[in-house]
Amino acid sequence: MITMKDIVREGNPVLREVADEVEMPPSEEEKETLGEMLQYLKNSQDEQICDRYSLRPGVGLAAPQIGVSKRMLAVHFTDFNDKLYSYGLFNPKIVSHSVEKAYLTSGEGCLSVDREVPGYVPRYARVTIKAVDLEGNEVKLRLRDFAAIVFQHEIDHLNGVMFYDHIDPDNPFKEPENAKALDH
Ligand code: FHF
Ligand code: ZN
Repeated sequence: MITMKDIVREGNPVLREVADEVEMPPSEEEKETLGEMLQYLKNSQDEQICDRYSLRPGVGLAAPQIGVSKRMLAVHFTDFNDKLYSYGLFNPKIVSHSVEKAYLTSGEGCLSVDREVPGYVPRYARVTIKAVDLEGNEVKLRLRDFAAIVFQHEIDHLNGVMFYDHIDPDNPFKEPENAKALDH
């Protein structure tokens, strides 16, 4: 199972690489890795497993965060309306996005970042994503608000981008233009 010892931390160059596309169909090994990534998220949100293995709770995980420079990500969370988003995805791509932006008033954190980085992270309020899921089905997801933010955080990892790259260094808490504030 994946534990915190497998999570690559800031400073490791793999986090700054543009990850490779996964050739379709994915190999059994790639599917296994992605399944393990999704299982990490579920385990990290289970109080007993989280305590026993000292996991840090997460809602998303991108393959570069376990040292695998391939375009794979997992998410597991419920949104404000209790809708469950639980996916392992290959080659996710934002095919369209809103002009409007959104940001979490509590800022963001990252499993690969062992420090608090204060500030607003402006992201698109709505995105449409195409990808291939663990069962090999092409999926098209229309996401808004918190769900849109989580997927953008993960897709950024596939492009070597960290959440704090988006924070204004001069004024971390400047209200982003044309953005809605989301309380998480
Ligand atoms: C997290 N944790 O999952 C954060 C970090 C906005 O690339 O959000 O680095 F576990 C992926 C309910 C509410 C249950 C919040 C995307 C953040 C992605 C993981 N925890 C939570 C929860 C959480 C990162 N990451 C602080 C670890
Ligand atoms: Zn992250």
